[in-house]
Amino acid sequence: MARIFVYGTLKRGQPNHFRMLDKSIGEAHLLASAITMEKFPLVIAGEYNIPFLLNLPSLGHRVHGELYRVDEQMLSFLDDFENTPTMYQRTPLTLAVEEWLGQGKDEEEMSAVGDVTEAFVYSTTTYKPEWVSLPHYKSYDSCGPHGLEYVRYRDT
Ligand code: PCA
Repeated sequence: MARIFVYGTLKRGQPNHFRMLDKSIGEAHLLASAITMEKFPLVIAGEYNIPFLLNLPSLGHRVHGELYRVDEQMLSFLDDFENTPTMYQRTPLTLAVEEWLGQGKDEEEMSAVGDVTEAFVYSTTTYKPEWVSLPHYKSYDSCGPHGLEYVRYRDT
């Protein structure tokens, strides 16, 4: 088991969320909505309008996303899907929980709102230098006012 913070296309309502629901590739269980403790530049880059959290703490904003518990099978699917470690690297991150969303009072992770917790995130240090000057977002939405809708580029 591992915990993953997703901030991009894997969030609910975003174009790759269906992968988190696909039991044939593993289990993902939504635990909470959360925000990064540190600021990071969240940009939308490249010809496919892909969201990237640049691993450059203190620039940008605290970024909103969702915290999941995933099994080993889903984790290895996601590592592969996110092209780790070439495009993204999976790194540990500190988060402030906004709202616990898991069901059942026995969730071992659940406690008071405002909790500080740790999870993995797919961020990147292997970005083009000019990406730092792209607009920085607080919360990713593929269909946001930026007009940079995510382009699906593979069938997997
Ligand atoms: N997928 C991962 C990283 C960026 C993306 O689109 C996520 O949603 O967190």
